[in-house]
Amino acid sequence: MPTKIILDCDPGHDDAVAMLLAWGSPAIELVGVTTVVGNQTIDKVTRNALSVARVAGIVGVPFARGSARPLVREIETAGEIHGESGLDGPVLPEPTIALDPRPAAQFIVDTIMATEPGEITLVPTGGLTNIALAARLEPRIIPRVREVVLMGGGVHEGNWSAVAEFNIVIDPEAAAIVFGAGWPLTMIGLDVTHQAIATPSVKAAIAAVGTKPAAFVGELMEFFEKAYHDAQGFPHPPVHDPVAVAYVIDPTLVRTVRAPLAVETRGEHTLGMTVADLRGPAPDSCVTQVAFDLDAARFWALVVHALERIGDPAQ
Ligand code: PIR
Ligand code: CA
Repeated sequence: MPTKIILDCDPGHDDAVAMLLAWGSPAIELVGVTTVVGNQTIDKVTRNALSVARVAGIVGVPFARGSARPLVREIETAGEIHGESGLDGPVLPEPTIALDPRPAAQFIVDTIMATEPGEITLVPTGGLTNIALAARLEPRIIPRVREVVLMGGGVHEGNWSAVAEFNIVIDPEAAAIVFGAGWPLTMIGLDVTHQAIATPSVKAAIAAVGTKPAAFVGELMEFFEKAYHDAQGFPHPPVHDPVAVAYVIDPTLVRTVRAPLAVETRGEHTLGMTVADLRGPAPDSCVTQVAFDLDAARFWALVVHALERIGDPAQ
């Protein structure tokens, strides 16, 4: 039985790859895609999500637009990494599918309440605003969610400050709510995703798929590589978000450690830091875990396989 997920994202080059992996994997049933302000404004990332849906031939999956701003803070976007559109590089086709009329948080609540307890896994790959809003809107979702598998945070690395990762620091109050909600939570942070590098051989394997969606990913990676190089000095870009989806497909791709996780919401130098207490065996009550050590070869094989399954959808 494939795992049912809601992908909550801010596309975003790596979010787009996460969408393709989720849609193309036989181990995943994509029951909804929700968008959230992050890499760009909500209008831009929502349009991007719908464009990617067209490229990938995603049909029969509701798309719902989410929060236009973080819970408390001002909007902070990542234009220097993802460009003016949030998905610069390829030509983005006009969307052909209509948005679900509900706000993302309502869609998330409705979907979880309409399915069996333990059926839905939430996969956030942007700021955690929508997920926090959903938990506040209907707390009964919390014990019904199978697991939250999020891309964000990190134990030993930051990318938006010395210690903070973008998805957490843009809405630290939302992240604190989500990390502390009490549902099982796996943090796929920078410790892992900085190992998901789109090397030349990865790009060659994707190009060899030979389809339009694969070429689209190639064009995304080309822009992402240059932006990541100029902004952060990486020779080749880390492709963060599909690692969270890949974990749902195959948790053995990473090493996980159970540990209490907290989000810093008040630090002068540490705002948005994810603090993992790794001092010893976690207490039985601990429902959070953090991932380390990615098997990058098997991860990229999943991405290539998903692209092969997607093929060349009718436009
Ligand atoms: C990536 C992101 C934001 C900023 C930078 N520098 C790089 C986005 C990605 O979409 C991913 O979800 C997460 N935020 C990585 O920090
Ligand atoms: Ca993202």
